[in-house]
Amino acid sequence: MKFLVFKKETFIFFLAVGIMLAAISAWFVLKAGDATVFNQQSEDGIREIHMITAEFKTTMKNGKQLEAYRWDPGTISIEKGEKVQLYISGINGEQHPFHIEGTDIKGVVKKGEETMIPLQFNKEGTYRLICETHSNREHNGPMIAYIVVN
Ligand SMILES: [Cu+2]
Repeated sequence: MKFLVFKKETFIFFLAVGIMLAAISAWFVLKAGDATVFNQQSEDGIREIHMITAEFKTTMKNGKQLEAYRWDPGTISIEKGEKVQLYISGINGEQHPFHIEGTDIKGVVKKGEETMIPLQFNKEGTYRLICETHSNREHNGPMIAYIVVN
């Protein structure tokens, strides 16, 4: 009858290999998890950011209605020089004509439609995406989103 005899060193070697394999698989699992969270890449490698038009509404005790429109998310962050496609879906409100301060970008987001805005900023700063219909509190705003370029 044969016995398989391991030297202490051999055992430690296999233990070390086992731990390394476990660590490598754990790294891949975690990395795969990250990829699904941040996987907003379009086919040509341009990052996509999705935004909606949202409305908050409430009725006061005296029957008066209050409402406010917002871009959601209200702040997005992009890198200087990065190419981004900003998609805005019109959910609440019939239409939101907008412009981006400091640029010649303008357009309109309509209910039930998606507006795509290609973005690329070569200067750092905070650029305001302003809805011209809801630009301040008096007009059920301010419906302003901040594009932070780093
Ligand atoms: Cu608006």
